[in-house]
Amino acid sequence: MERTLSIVKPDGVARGIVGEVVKRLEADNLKIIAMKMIHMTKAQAEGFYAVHRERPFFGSLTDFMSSGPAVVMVLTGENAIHRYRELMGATNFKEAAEGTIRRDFATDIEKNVVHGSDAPETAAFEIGYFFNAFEVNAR
Ligand code: 3AN
Repeated sequence: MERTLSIVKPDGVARGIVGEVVKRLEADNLKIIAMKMIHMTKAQAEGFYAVHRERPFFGSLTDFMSSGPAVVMVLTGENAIHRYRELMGATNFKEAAEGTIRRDFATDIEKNVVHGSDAPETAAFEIGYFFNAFEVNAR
């Protein structure tokens, strides 16, 4: 069993597609074991995306991620990291496969509706960034 962090980003929350994302991941048998709505400060968004701090889009990305509420979830399941990324689709929605969340709902390479961890080490960091042990319902 693997865990991954999912975020419905501020564009997804503003457009009312939280339910659609939840429906798709539950239909794929990914189980939600923690979930909450947050509104990151700019500094919190910078901490979350610290690996991208040298990228040209870092300022804009962290402005966007702190622009409104987002829904963060911990998902579990076999091969959950890869399976959730398959549901999300490619970073650039124009390259995302048919039927993926980003292909169906993203409007922009930056405002691309969802985030999902890309490896076990990043999943552990990202889950710990938003949730403490008591908030993750592993039993
Ligand atoms: P993914 O979320 O698909 O793992 P990453 O980790 O490469 O993609 O990028 C993190 C976030 O940075 C993306 N979800 C997107 O919001 C933003 N991003 C990535 N590439 C670009 C880009 N070329 N221009 C603007 N924003 C980008």
